[in-house]
Amino acid sequence: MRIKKAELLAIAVKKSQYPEESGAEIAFAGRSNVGKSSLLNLLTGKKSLARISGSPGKTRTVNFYQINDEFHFVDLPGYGYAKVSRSVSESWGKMVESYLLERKTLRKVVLLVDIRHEPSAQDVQMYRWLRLYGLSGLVAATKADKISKNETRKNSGVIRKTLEMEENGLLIPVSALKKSGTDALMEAIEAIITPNETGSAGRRCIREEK
Ligand SMILES: Nc1nc2c(ncn2[C@@H]2O[C@H](COP(=O)(O)OP(=O)(O)O)[C@@H](O)[C@H]2O)c(=O)[nH]1
Ligand SMILES: [Mg+2]
Repeated sequence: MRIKKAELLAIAVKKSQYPEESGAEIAFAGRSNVGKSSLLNLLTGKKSLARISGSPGKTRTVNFYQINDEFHFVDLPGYGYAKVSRSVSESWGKMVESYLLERKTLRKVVLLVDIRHEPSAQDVQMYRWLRLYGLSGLVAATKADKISKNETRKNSGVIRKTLEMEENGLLIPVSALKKSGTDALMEAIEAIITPNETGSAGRRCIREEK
């Protein structure tokens, strides 16, 4: 799939500012500075769709992008930035958790981790949340240009293991610098947002199981 059109739809700090639940949604999560904005810009072919920051931790908003008039990309606020106050990280948690739990059109969350490092405790926690909400199984390992092919293989194994990824989960190395990995990632995203035969591409929703 080619992304022909991408535009900012909404910048939200609370639920009432979210756009209407229409069309499938793919969200992107990860710690601050992991390369989320760079990846969104690369996927959409727009150099400044999402702002790229040298000073991490500034974005505390949920940003919605309309893609090809068809679906949404959602840029979740980054976590793990040490310099925020406790009240800011608490409000981050509440905002992200309620988005993950309640957003009906959300199909999957791409978790971004830095391919050079073992996932942090927060990455592991985030992936647990995603698994609990039926949104796990797709990880993008960023900054793949910074290490060799051998290290990529080795580190991918460590990341899979640390996150306790599902056997059929996908871990895709990407590089915004080398513009690599996006075809594989878009292929995975396309498979998720394309409705299956019964027309229900929905996730397993934990609220409906009660
Ligand atoms: N070498 C390299 N640097 C990257 C890559 N992706 C992002 N960066 C750099 O990492 C920093 C944070 O990137 P940004 O996209 O703002 O991260 P965000 O905070 O997760 O949105 C910036 O200095 C980027 O230039 C990548 O694939 N390779
Ligand atoms: Mg960013």
